[in-house]
Formats: sequence, C-alpha cells, structure tokens
Amino acid sequence: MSRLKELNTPVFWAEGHPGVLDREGWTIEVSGLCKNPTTFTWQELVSMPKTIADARLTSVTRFSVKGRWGGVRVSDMLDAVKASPDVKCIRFWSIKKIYDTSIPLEIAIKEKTLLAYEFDGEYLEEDYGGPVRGFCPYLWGYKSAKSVVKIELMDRYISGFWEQRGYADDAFITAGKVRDMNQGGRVRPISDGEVINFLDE
Ligand SMILES: Nc1nc2c(c(=O)[nH]1)N[C@H]1C(S)=C(S)[C@@H](COP(=O)(O)O)O[C@H]1N2
Ligand SMILES: [Mo]
Repeated sequence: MSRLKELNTPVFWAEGHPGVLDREGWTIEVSGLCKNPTTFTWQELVSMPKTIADARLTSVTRFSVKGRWGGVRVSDMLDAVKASPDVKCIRFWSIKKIYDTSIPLEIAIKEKTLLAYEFDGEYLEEDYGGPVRGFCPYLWGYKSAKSVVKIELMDRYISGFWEQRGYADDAFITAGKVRDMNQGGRVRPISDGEVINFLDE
C-alpha cells in the first residue's frame, strides 16, 4: 500500500476517477508563451534534475498531509522551454481536460512548487494524481492539479474548475483547524503565525 493511502489521504477527483494510467507512456505538453514549446515524455521528466520538497498538501476542505514530494521544479521546466518574460500565470490541465487551475508566476517559481511524481520515495498512483501532478504547498490543494497532461504559459489569469465554482482565485492558506493525516487525522488548530511554518512542518 502506498504511504499516502496508509495515511488515509482523501482522494479527490471532481471530474471522475481516470482509471489506470500509463506511466511509461505519459506525456505533458508545455505550450503558450515560450521559445521552445515541448512535449515532455515520462523518461525526459525523470531525467531532469529532481527536487524533493518536504512539504504539505493542504485542502480547503481541511485536511493536510506532509511528506517528501519529489519531482521537477516548475521553474526548471520554465527554463527548459525558455519561457517568455510576458508569462504571468501557469495553467495546469488534468487528464480529460475538464479540471484546470492556474497559479501566478511568482508562486509557480518558488522552490517547492513541483511537477511531482513521487511521495516519500514512491511513484504517485492514479488516486493521488500520478503519474505526474502539480504540487504547490503555498496554496490550497485545489491549485495542485492531478495527472497533468498539459501546461499553458499565459499572460493573464483564468479561473479554473473550482475557482469557477466559488473557491478563491488566490487560494492563500488561512489559519484554522485541519485534520492532520500524519497524526491519524487528528484535528489540530493552526494559528495565523503558524500557517507560514506549517508549510515546512
Ligand atoms: N484533476 C483533479 N485535480 C485535483 C482535484 C480534482 O478533483 N481533480 N482536486 C483538488 C483538490 S480540491 C485537492 S485538495 C487535491 C487533493 O489531492 P488528493 O486527491 O491527491 O488528496 O487535489 C486537487 N487536484
Ligand atoms: Mo481541496
């Protein structure tokens, strides 16, 4: 059983579970405002420098799970395609292209924003957005699109799947109580001051 499953991490697929996905055959198309639009294969992604971010995925539905997320920094991917200076937002599309979400450039290039393919050293399974998902611990979990097939580099912001259904566009994590999955789902309060530390805890 995977670590995420052992921790009873909730599985969210608002658009429906995609079923079994082909990891070895996975590709992510990166297009939009860049010099070198590229379709990255699984092999190419795992050959790129790997970053491990010890960080939490925290949902606005108030669960949070911490671990070692591994993958390619979004900023490394932007360098690889020679992103244009006009890029203001990165739009992530999930498989089926029903779910999308966009992150402003300044948060997308932070060190822990990844195209993640691992959690605690294991490849991500379909339930948790494998083979490759967006991972952005700085914002609510709905900004971390699962099973990403396409990334668009944009000069403006577009509301995504949940944002159009009422979730905040900025998605800043606010203080309150969360179910900490690393502590068996124990509800624990986090104060305003703690929110920042919480990202690395
Ligand atoms: N494609 C897709 N990505 C998604 C979602 C979804 O429903 N579909 N839910 C989002 C929300 S609200 C959260 S909190 C996290 C949950 O990730 P998990 O299902 O791996 O726990 O994925 C995000 N990415
Ligand atoms: Mo969420």
